Amino acid sequence: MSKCPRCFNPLESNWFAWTEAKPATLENDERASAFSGRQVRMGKTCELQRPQDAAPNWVPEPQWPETQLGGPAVEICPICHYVLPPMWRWGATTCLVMAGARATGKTVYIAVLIKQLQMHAERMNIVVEPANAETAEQYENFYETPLFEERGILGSTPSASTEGSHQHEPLIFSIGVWNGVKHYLAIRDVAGEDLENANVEGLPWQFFAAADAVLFMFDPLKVDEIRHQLQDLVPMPSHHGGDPRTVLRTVMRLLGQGNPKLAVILSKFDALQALQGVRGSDWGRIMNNAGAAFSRDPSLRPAPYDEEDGQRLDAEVSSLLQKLDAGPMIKNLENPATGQRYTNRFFAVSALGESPVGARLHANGITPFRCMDPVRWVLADQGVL
Ligand SMILES: Nc1nc2c(ncn2[C@@H]2O[C@H](COP(=O)(O)OP(=O)(O)OP(=O)(O)O)[C@@H](O)[C@H]2O)c(=O)[nH]1
Ligand SMILES: [Mg+2]
Ligand SMILES: [Zn+2]
Repeated sequence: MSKCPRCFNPLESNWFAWTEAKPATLENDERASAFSGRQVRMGKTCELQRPQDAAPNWVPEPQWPETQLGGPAVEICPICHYVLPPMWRWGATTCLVMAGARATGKTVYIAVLIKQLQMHAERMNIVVEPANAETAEQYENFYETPLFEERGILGSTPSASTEGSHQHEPLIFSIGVWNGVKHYLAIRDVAGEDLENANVEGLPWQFFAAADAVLFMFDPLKVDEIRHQLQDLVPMPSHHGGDPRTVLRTVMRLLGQGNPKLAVILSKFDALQALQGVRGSDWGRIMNNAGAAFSRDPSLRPAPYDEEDGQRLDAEVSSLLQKLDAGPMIKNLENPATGQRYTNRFFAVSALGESPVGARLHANGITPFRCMDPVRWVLADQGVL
């Protein structure tokens, strides 16, 4: 089914809304403002609900919104008033949220993931591209250019409460036609700063509960033992985020009664791989296991998602997290408030492949490792990619 790419709610076939394509004047829009958590100004809107006695195949009459608004109209989400790309309702949407403490690697991951998806899809003659101009602009300015062209590291994602922050807008990509239906991926990149802050709540955060999957990142460099062992091996980032357990608690609270899949991702896996060089240590021995699933990367293989490999990796990463002292909540993934358990899987990824040196990427460039795994796991149910 199609869902709104911003609030992630399903677009039901009995409720429609539109706004002026070229508004002459802008006014404060209550719904859009409520869901964005800041004032949003837009043109006039109108909405239509299915009449009680309508036929089962009821659809709004053509030109109905144009007559109401007195000019060209574009469709919006009736719930949050996000302007939907043309023909959006005819497609299917998978909605993802990136979660994790500050500097766990969420934004870098998205930047690299899109490139990997494009490469993977190209081999199947499928084009992965931004579904609207806002996504094209946002991806280029905040993800692609800083990382791939300027080859620097990315700035921390601004809190959703920052004026002019791009957090309120999703990134939406079309990922080809599958089983006769155009498929889209909607991704919301969240600022770790917001999730470390325990009082996020309300309509602007409702998308967590409505998401198809939450990708929760856990940074191994946050663990003191790992930092100590790596000190002389890889350059250590100067800034590191808050406690992943606090963030997971916030995420669980935001999930409420929702039931998304939960991917727990050990990020910056290149750093753990660097421990292969530490002789005589436990970690050196663990990371030197050539037979482990985490020692190879099948994620770009054209075959469908490899469930067996996924399960092996899941078990391996689960024991790595145990050893990293990640805490029972991360291991059990049970919502403390509702007792709910989520469909979950553990992953290990490295978006960059090597640690950055200061504010620049490593001279070896970007060599991603297993980046597509979590997304292919989420999409596998639907037979996509
Ligand atoms: N070694 C290594 N470092 C990485 C990798 N990905 C990200 N980093 C480092 O982690 C830093 C933070 O990455 P971001 O993607 O900006 O982190 P974030 O989770 O979006 O952080 P916030 O936006 O503050 O929530 C980067 O500047 C890199 O230095 C990786 O794959 N390997
Ligand atoms: Mg970020
Ligand atoms: Zn919406």
